[in-house]
Amino acid sequence: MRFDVITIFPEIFSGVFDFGIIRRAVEAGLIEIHIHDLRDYTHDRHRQVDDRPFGGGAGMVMKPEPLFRAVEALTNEESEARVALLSPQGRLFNQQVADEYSRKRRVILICGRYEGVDERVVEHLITDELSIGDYVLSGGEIPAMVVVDAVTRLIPGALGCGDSAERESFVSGSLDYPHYTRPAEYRGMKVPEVLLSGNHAEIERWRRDESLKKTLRRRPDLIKSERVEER
Ligand code: 9WO
Repeated sequence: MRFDVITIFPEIFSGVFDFGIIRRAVEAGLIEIHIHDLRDYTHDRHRQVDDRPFGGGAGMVMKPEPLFRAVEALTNEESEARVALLSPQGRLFNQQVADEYSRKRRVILICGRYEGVDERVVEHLITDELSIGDYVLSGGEIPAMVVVDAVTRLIPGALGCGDSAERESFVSGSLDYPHYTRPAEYRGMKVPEVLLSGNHAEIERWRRDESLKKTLRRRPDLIKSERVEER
């Protein structure tokens, strides 16, 4: 899998992918991450990437030409690329979308800034508009990091033996169960007896129950949506 990120602030990404699972995935050759400065795709002396909005109003809009040039430079001949714009107007990026993306060969992530991008980019250049949640940020860079992280860990081989993708929240359609480690008692707070019992069938049942109880209490929508998909 190859990720290309198009941004006017490439420096934001320095260091973020240099740790843990993502770093290992890069080193193992499972993924490549390329960060591109949108200004490199301008042709004018001022390297201008934004302009005033037609119709007036405050703020600036990202010009179409540099974005079209950048994507076209990255996709020449390549067809199976997703071109995603990170924006609050997008489809909610959840575990299902992450899973879908993890099966692609190329993912191009466009980070918006200012008041947003020219609508012709939205209509004719991008294939997907993705939101990581219902809040306004100052740009799409942090959401792009979220997408790279969530997708990378789903690529076969990215998780070491120590990390289990099967067990994790959302993969199974429910929230994670509580975790405990030593000491067995800390300031009078005890670890549930069952976890110390060594009875693995009992432990598994307890974890499943706790997971289900927490999901019902906090995120009943997750359980409902799983039933809908089964039909
Ligand atoms: C600003 C705004 C102000 C009042 C009412 C609605 C509004 N929408 C926006 C807006 O979308 N600003 C964007 C800021 C322009 C493009 C980059 N920005 C951005 C991306 N903010 N938040 C995201 C984002 C991306 C993915 N998932 C969540 C948020």
